[in-house]
Amino acid sequence: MTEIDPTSFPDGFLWGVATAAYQIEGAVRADGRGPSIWDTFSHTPGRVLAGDTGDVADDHYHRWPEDLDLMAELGIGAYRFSIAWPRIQPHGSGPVNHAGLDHYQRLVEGMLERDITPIVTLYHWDLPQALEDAGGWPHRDTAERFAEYARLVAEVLGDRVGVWGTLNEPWCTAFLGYAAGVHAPGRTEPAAALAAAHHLNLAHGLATQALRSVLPSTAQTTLALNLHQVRAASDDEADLDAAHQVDDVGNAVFLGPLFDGAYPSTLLERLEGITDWSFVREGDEATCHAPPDVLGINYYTPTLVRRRRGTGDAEVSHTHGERGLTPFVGCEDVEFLQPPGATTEMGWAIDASGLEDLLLAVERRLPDQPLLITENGAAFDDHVEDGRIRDTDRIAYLAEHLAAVGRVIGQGVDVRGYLLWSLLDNFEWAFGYARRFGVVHVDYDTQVRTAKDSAYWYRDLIARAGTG
Ligand code: IFM
Repeated sequence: MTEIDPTSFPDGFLWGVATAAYQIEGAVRADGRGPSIWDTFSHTPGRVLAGDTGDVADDHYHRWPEDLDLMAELGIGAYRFSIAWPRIQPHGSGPVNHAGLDHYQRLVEGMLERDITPIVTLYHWDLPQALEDAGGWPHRDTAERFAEYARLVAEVLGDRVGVWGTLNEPWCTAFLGYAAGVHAPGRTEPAAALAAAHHLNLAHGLATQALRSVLPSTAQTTLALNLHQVRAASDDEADLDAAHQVDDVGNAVFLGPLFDGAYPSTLLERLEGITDWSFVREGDEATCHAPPDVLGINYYTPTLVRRRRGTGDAEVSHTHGERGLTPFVGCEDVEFLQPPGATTEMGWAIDASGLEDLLLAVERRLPDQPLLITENGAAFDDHVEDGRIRDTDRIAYLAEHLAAVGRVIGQGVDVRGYLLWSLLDNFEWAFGYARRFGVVHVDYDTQVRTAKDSAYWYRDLIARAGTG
């Protein structure tokens, strides 16, 4: 087992967990919530494994006091949760649905009473269905609606929440949702996916302006990117170029506008055959140029690529839609290879050096940018034996990745915290309940929660490191 030196984490380091509304809340019709694209998608036959839906999930909407108590018992210092837009504006625009917002007021109060720092994510994929019906993220208006929604929430919770995340993994929203079609809304339109990516960038920029106009100056803004740690299979120029191509459409499509106020020319030129980029209007890139106070990074596994050589080579299934459509728009001439070594239950290679390399690369590109690990964790095939879940594979995964975080902090990278994905087993999108990421087991028949060995391991690490 990898040893972690608790002193490698600075005072004030946030030790936390992360979840998302649709994955845990259930109660999809409670208190005036409107339908989201994930309600529609999960209720469409064939979209989600075993026909699972988020209708009940972990019933966290009703059981949150118990879940917060559990967090407090584990010594969790920070909780990254998401707000369901369709609970606040059931149809994506118009006045606040107070019954929905009250739920989050109670939740935040509950965290503060237990000394847990709330970290909000405003958008973790549950777009109000009415906005998708009007065109979804490929439609510019969605960005404006998002900024309005962000302001409404911040006006009410701004005095109690100090860290405000706009988007979670906009890459997944745009490219899994609109290009590969494996996430809601299940569209397979590469040009629309690029428009979606742009409007997500715009949404972040507009929402950041809205947040900063209503939040106290001490509030911090963030967004969580699932940056791809792209590795070329060889030093061959063609493979290096393939890696650059994937990096553009996997990372730079967000990092460019966000930090440089411009899309990289290589991305624009390479994808000219797919879109004319006319959705990028004068002044947009300046609006998108909204570096967060803290950049959230979600990391699970590296991405190994090479330039396609003929046909028939193995591809990594998780990077492709069911019909073989790549979410990496324009990368049909790239092969996605399975990295060597053990995998998690998702089929994702376990490789903590990917996290280390990624953090060092981000530090080189964005020196002095404060970072937060907004997600990291693993799904394994857990078994309950004598009321106990001995998930040693998950503990090993977490230990290796946390040791990597400790090492980069030692090299001067400003990582402010680690938010483990996830507190609870939950609805894992297209995999339904068939993949368990929690450090707490959920029996979906009884809703009984059982802390796994990994939860106790995390508790002990936090205790040793101190919560600052
Ligand atoms: O469950 C998801 C989460 O919603 C977003 N990041 C990746 C996790 C594991 O797939």
